[in-house]
Amino acid sequence: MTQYHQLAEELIAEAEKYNGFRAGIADIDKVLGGPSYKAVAKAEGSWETNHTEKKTPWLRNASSLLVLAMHHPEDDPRLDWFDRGNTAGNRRMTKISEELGTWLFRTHGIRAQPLPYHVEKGGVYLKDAAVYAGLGVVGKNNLLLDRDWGPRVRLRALLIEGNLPSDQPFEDFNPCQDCPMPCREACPENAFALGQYDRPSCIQRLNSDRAHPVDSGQTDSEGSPILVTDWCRRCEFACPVGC
Ligand code: B12
Repeated sequence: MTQYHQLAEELIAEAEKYNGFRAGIADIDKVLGGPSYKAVAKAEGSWETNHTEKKTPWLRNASSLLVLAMHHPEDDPRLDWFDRGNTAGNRRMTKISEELGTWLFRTHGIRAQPLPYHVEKGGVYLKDAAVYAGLGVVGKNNLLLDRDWGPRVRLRALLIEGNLPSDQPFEDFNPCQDCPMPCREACPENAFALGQYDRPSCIQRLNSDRAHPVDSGQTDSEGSPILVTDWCRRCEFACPVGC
């Protein structure tokens, strides 16, 4: 085993010590040449976000991505609630990404850069990254499906200095084959009516979620209820893969 293979294995093992986390390595060039980068130029509909993240220039001499998938079970909706510019799930993934970067530099002297969530701020298309990191496949609901958790995962990536051996996409996992696709029936906006995911319809729904925040059950320091956005997850929950 080469030094880089061993390093990749150690890094993945370190990431998977966190409860509900899976990790894999992807080649950054493969991700940048993936289907999402090709499709986005032609994609209709734009998504205005108020995510509080800074735009970051990329670490030099970095050819690999550590891709993280965090289990996001149905009975823990709070992870997805958008409040004061971010979600609890994203905050958790950012913290863990920073801890992994610190571990990598401390133990191996290799730099890592946790990437922002949004591509416009310096992030990458995370479903493509997860496929190339061997974490799952993209299903008929247009979401990354993990073997055990199905689409109920949230994704994140760190840019890693140097060139680590990448994992391989799955070849023996085709959960959507022969599936009656309840995910597509479940969409309240009928975003799959034309046989593929329709971004403008989905955006319409999420804009409506944003316009109608729900009570989180918590109060701020002045005793006022904290309202959060509870994003639609119907295409996730209807998926029979994982739980
Ligand atoms: C912008 C955005 C949105 C926008 C626009 C969505 C869109 N798909 O265009 C809106 C707000 C509408 C949205 C909705 C949702 N989102 Co969103 N979104 C993103 C974001 C920031 C970028 C996605 C994007 O613009 N893609 C580009 C467009 C053009 O491509 P696409 O529609 O995604 O389809 C591409 C892939 O599916 C890929 N693909 C398809 N088949 C294959 C096969 C292979 C081999 C490969 C390599 C790739 C590949 O190619 C397609 C293009 O041809 C990502 C985070 C990130 N940085 O990646 C999260 C992300 C994709 N969203 C996520 C989620 C969970 C959701 C929602 C369920 C809402 C929610 N509760 O958060 C819905 C689900 C919609 C759906 N069924 O796709 C998760 C997905 C997790 C997962 N299991 O896959 C992500 C990764 C964020 C996260 N927190 O982890 N989202």
